[in-house]
Amino acid sequence: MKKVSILFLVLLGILVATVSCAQSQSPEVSPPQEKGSFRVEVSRRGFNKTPGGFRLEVEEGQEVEITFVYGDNDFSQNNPHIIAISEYGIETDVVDENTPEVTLRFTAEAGEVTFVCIKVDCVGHTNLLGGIIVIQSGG
Ligand SMILES: [Cu+2]
Repeated sequence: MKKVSILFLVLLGILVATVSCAQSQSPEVSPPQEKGSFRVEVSRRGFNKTPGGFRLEVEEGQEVEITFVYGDNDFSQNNPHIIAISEYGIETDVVDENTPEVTLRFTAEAGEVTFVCIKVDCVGHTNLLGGIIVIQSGG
């Protein structure tokens, strides 16, 4: 009987230690968004779930950083995307469940550029063809 009680206490101790350890992990903190810095979800539903045109606005000469965040975790299969800005000749690495964040950086030149998914076989591909970056010329 006594052995059983000790075993119970030991198991209880392990359980308490495990729970308090899990709680002490700090939550993920996303860094503050600077001007010209964006986070855009990429999923089969479009950029930020916007299947049509999705716009970002920046100023000419600005250093722009767009982090694309994988948003298909609720889907039954991995759904890799690659985002490209052909006007600047740049593209991301594959963004998928294994690499959930990829970033594009460029210096904005006046005008309008588009960003699209170039992984033509991804699910929802046609929802990822309407990204627009409007670049305002600074007077
Ligand atoms: Cu895609």
